[in-house]
Amino acid sequence: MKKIYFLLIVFSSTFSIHAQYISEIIEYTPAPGQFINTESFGSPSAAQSVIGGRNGTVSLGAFGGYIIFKFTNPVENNPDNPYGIDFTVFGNPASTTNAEPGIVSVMKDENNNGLPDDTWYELTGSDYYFSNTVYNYEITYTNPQQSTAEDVPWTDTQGENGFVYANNYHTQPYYPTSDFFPDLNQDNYTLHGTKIKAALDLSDQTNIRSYQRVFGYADNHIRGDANSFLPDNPYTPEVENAGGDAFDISWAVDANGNYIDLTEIDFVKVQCAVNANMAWLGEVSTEISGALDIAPDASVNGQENLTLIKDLPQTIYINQAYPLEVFAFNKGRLLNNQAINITTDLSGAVIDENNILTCSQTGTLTITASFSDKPEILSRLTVTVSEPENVKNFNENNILIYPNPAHSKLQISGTNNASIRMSDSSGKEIMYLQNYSNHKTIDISSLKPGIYFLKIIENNSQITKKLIIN
Ligand SMILES: [Ca+2]
Ligand SMILES: [Ca+2]
Ligand SMILES: [Ca+2]
Ligand SMILES: [Ca+2]
Repeated sequence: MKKIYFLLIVFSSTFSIHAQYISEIIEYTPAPGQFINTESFGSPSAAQSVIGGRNGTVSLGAFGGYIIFKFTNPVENNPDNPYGIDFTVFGNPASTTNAEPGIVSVMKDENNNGLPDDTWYELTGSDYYFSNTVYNYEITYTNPQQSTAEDVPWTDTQGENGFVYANNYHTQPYYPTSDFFPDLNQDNYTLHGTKIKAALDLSDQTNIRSYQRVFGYADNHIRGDANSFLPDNPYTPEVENAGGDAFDISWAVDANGNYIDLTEIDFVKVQCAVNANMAWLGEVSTEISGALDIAPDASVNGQENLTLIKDLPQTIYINQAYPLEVFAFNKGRLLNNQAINITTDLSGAVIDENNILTCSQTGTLTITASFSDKPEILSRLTVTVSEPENVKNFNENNILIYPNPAHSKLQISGTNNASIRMSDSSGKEIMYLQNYSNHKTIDISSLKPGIYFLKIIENNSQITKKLIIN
């Protein structure tokens, strides 16, 4: 008896408390997306693939799609955990410009019934306080009721509407079907949560970028050492240890945005946090590959302060005003009273007492924000400052679309840093590009022959041109 008792203790401390992986999927409700209804990435069996390791894959689809999972034992918010990190979620970003951020929420089984019917607490990531983050956002997807891929219409609580676009690479229906998701309403359904803005750069169609968020989102940071059971330090830009996305239960807030203290949690939810399209790459959709509970190790420490500057457009213009949003954090919680120095390295760049940036000269501008009392805690943002000369050159006669008729590729000249909206002859938008610069190649090989309209928008003026695809 004694021997068996001893073995049980060893077994439990090696495999259950330390380094436990996901043990059970409680729910998988994706949003529509190009991988949904595929056995390997968008099905209940794909969801099962993230159990027990870090090399599965499940796609959550477009905004709002989610998965809920648990571990064998509760996940402790142990103060001795490395950098305060309690668990890591692994996704599949290949680089820092390949992020598909998902918001993570946690729940404690307060009524001890084994079910996630208690209160969700969102873990606040770096973008939680940004002015363009939308809380209590809701989106409703409508089933196009086709047996093959078809654009899935959506409407949201901000009065916007659009589509999860069908593409040529994935031909199955994108709205979750009753074959895979028998409990889901086959007419329409609504998903809700916090929405952050994806930082996309669609100007180069061969290198579409979705910039990683600073911390606190799934499918956001690349992996590190595949054998490590230690987490990344989310407050440094380097990838430490296992990499992936590190989460601290202490980032939890209640529905009013107040931090709350939880000693342990039982359930984790990961939800796609952006409503965005990456042109021919399709919708931004969070994927996860697994999750790892982190064991205490008081010997692992590192930087725990952080400052960050909210993204600006890659190109800004002289004599225009750009509000800067600058934040300070300690162990991922917002510091309200931290004094921050903001400096610029381009002459003519001025930041006033309200953090409004204006530039009077062109060039490359780097903005540095640092703690006033700890100058080594800093972050930088680099942008190009340009003359808005395209304003005067932007006219009907200068804009040239070629070739026209076009077949697989298209270029536009006479514009710089424009937004391009392409719609078909029925008026339905089928492509939206931002930061388009002169002569960049646009891939139209997935579009059917027909008449299209290109709306080219620069600095509040717009020109519409007709395009024939044959
Ligand atoms: Ca913690
Ligand atoms: Ca991904
Ligand atoms: Ca419960
Ligand atoms: Ca790091």
